[in-house]
Amino acid sequence: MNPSHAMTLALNAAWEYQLLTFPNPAVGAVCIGEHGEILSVAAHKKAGGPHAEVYALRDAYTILSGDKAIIDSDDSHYIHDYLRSHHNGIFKTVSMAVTLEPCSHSGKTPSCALLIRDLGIQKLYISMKDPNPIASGGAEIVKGAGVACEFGILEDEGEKLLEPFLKWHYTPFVFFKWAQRLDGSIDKGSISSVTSREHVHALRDRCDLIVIGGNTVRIDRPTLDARLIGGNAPDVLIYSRNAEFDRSIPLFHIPDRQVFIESSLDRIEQYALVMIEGGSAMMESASSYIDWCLSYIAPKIGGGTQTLGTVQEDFEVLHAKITDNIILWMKKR
Ligand code: AOF
Ligand code: ZN
Repeated sequence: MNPSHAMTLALNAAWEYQLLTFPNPAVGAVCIGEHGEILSVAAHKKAGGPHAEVYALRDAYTILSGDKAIIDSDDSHYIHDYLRSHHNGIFKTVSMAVTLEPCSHSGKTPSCALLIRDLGIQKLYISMKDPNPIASGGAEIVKGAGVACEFGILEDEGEKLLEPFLKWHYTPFVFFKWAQRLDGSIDKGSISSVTSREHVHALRDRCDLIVIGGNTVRIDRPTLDARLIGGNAPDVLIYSRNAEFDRSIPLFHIPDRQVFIESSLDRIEQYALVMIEGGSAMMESASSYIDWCLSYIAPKIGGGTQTLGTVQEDFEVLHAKITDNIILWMKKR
């Protein structure tokens, strides 16, 4: 097994939960068996939940041992304790590829590096060093137990994956999201698939602010909540010079949400993870704040009139996923 093939699987797994792990980083991990076969591919899904390595080790253990006791567990303390007392040397021929150096510390969950050390794997491939001073140093711990460690596997890709995490600790991370048809149209009716809309709702649940243009609110009358996944609704900043809105729409009546109507975007500075929705005017006004763009492209033509075509931008694709829609994560060049 070429370690960069395993790392590609780990990176793709992590991208599935990009931004959804806020305030934690998106991380992926893969376990590789004795003959180079892939035993497991896993990601960190949610802050407070098991780290990527823990899911990958859980699944590899289940396959290698045939013991199904922890197969469905999402309790990181339980998985750590169970693996420590039941591994029986089963990992000595297993290698791992992880997009981020395993954490050395105990935070909301116990240390991955201490677990890997105690299980005694063969080799550890790492893309990026953990930039969090409290959690870094995991590789030294693992090396101390005789596990070979190799850094820098697909490091550029690992760094892109980590970019939001590197930013949102000290300044807001802002992404502009839109759905479009193949003809570029972004208006009228529902454009993207149910799965894509559920993904957007999962993102809204994690964001602490949504910014939207006044005209989009007047025309679309959106609720901007996370009802499709039973999640929380973030605060809303309606960017408009004119405060006249139909206040009876649900957007204004969600408990525990603040709605601001302002002609400045300065309020973004007070938040950590911010999604902007809107058309070309909104994209241009917010240009200096936007870190990434996220587009859902639906395999449809016709039915709309507006596009983002008045904006001039050239993007680098960070990650693409093809399902019933195409999901493109991009960054301005
Ligand atoms: C890993 N694997 O999958 C992730 C890591 O509070 P905790 O216990 O969840 O720890 C969060 C910190 O751990 C986070 O700030 C980052 O440094 C690291 N995240 N580490 O080994 C993972 N998500
Ligand atoms: Zn960890």
